[in-house]
Amino acid sequence: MKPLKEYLRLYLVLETSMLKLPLEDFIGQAVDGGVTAIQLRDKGATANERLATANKLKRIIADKDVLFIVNDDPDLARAVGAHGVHLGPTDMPPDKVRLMFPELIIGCSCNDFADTVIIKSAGVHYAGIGPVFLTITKTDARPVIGVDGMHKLAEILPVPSVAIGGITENNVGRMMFSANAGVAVASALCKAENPQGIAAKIRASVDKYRPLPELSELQA
Ligand code: TZP
Ligand code: MG
Repeated sequence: MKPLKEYLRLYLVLETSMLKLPLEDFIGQAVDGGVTAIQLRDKGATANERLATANKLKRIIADKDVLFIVNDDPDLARAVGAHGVHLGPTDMPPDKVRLMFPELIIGCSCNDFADTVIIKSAGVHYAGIGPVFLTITKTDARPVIGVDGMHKLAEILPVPSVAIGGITENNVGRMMFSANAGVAVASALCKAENPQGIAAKIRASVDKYRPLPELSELQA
């Protein structure tokens, strides 16, 4: 596998209820367009539905070089052999997940300075910073932090991050001026008739503004 931050360039937050295409076609197009990570979110689904979708997704991406993350549920992540789990403030605390599920990559939502303190101390591997803009996808979203707020949090985090919340092909360029590794996108991709085209546009912006490599990476 590549370094984690290479998988955080274009992070798809999958809400299958939004899809205009069958799941397999959508995922194929999204990955061909440049998606590097897929988080199964499907908030409205039952546990059985999420298990079935997770297994289906696992089969679809078996031959693809993408990171597979399950939202909220470390047990489901382990059961389906996902690479990791994404945790928010109402989920199991990340330090506990780290102890109980040492094989999982742990992502954590970051909305304010207090979250950065938890992320630093809990052994979290990456952060999702936002919502940057208003979002239709998350009904219980925390306060919008704006582009500047997102950049400030990204700069103080010791782990790679993705900006999240209301990101589209039209505003993605503004996300890439800080230490964040990429962007996380739900509706702009899931609702697209042409997900490959949208993914390719977003990915091109991310790659254009990618931060310079660390000195240690150049010396490796
Ligand atoms: N966390 C913060 S905003 C958000 C999540 C899961 C929703 C992102 O969805 P969209 O459609 O890309 O705004
Ligand atoms: Mg959660």
